[in-house]
Parts: sequence; structure tokens; C-alpha cells
Amino acid sequence: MHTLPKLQYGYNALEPHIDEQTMKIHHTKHHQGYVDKLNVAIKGTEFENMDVNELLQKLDNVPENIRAAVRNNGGGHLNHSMFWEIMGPKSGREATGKIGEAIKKEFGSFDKFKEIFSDVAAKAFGSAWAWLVYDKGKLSVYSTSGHDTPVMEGKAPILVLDLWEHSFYLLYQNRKPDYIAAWWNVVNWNKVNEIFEKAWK
Ligand code: MN3
Repeated sequence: MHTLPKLQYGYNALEPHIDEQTMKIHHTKHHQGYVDKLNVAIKGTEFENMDVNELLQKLDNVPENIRAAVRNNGGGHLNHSMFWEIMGPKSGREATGKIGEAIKKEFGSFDKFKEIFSDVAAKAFGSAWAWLVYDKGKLSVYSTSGHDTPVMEGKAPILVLDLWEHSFYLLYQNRKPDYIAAWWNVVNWNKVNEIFEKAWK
């Protein structure tokens, strides 16, 4: 049985960049919905107690009649869980630690990385996610559609941005680039560095 993870900060903690109402609806309605639908899909199957990472890595073994539900709702659950984790009210201006070094090495500078990630995010069509991913010693940036996750391809997600309209529409309406620009203010680089250090080992 999967459960909705608690937020480590208040719904209003990311103001003014992400508003309280959006955070509340996003967490308690959208994310909760994915958790509930995932639980319904896998109830009574051998996948019922499987960790969601493992479930998505083994998607090919999931019976066809529930595979799409597991992919969409399992992905929705996993991606949102990470999205809440990598944000926070006490956020740094730029990446530090091992991830800071790795970003500079891969992209030349933090500003260049920010530009590339923002561009990929802005150009992602429709309901999507933007990712910084670590795979085979390399960092890369790309987007996925729906709730697809790099975990499905055995890659390690390091940083993630929700680009579904429900994540910004109340405050930003059609101004997706403004949401993306504001989001950099709430990235918790200490947490991102922790995630990277685990993936890097
Ligand atoms: Mn969302």
C-alpha cells in the first residue's frame, strides 16, 4: 500500500514563487490521486508491496491490463515525491558540493546549466517533466511526457521540475517561462547534492 509522503515544509513555504493554493491542491489532490489509483491498480497482485522504483523498472513484467495504470500513476507518485523533496524554503542560489562541481564540469558553468535546463523545460510540449539525470558517469538534461521517469530506463534522476499546467496555472496562467524562472529560487541544493552523492557511488 503506497501512501502520500508528508511535505517537509508548509504549503505556503515556497511563496511567492509557488503559491500556497497550488501547493495544497497539487499535493493533497493530484499527488494523492496518483497514490490512490496506483493502489487500486496493483491491489491483490504480486506487485502490491513492491517499492515504486522497482515497480517502474520492472514495468515489462506487470500484466498488460494494469501496465498503463501503473506507469502513469506509479510515475506520478514517484515523480511528485522527488519534486517535493528537491524544493524547500531555505534554498541556495546555486549548486554546491559534489553536484556543483559535476555541473560545472559537464556544462561549463552553473549559469549555462540553468539556461539549458530552462530551455528544455520551456520547450517540453504539454504535460511533461524536466530532468537532470546521472547515467554512466555523465549528467544530462531532457524532458519526459506524461509521468514517464528516467527510472524506467535505469537512469538516476538528480533534479526534477513538474511542467504539468496544474503545477503553475493558478499563479502563472500561460506564462510557463515565468514559473520556470521562479522555480530556481526554491531548489534545495543540499538535498539535490545528497541525491547525487547516493547515485554517484
Ligand atoms: Mn504535478
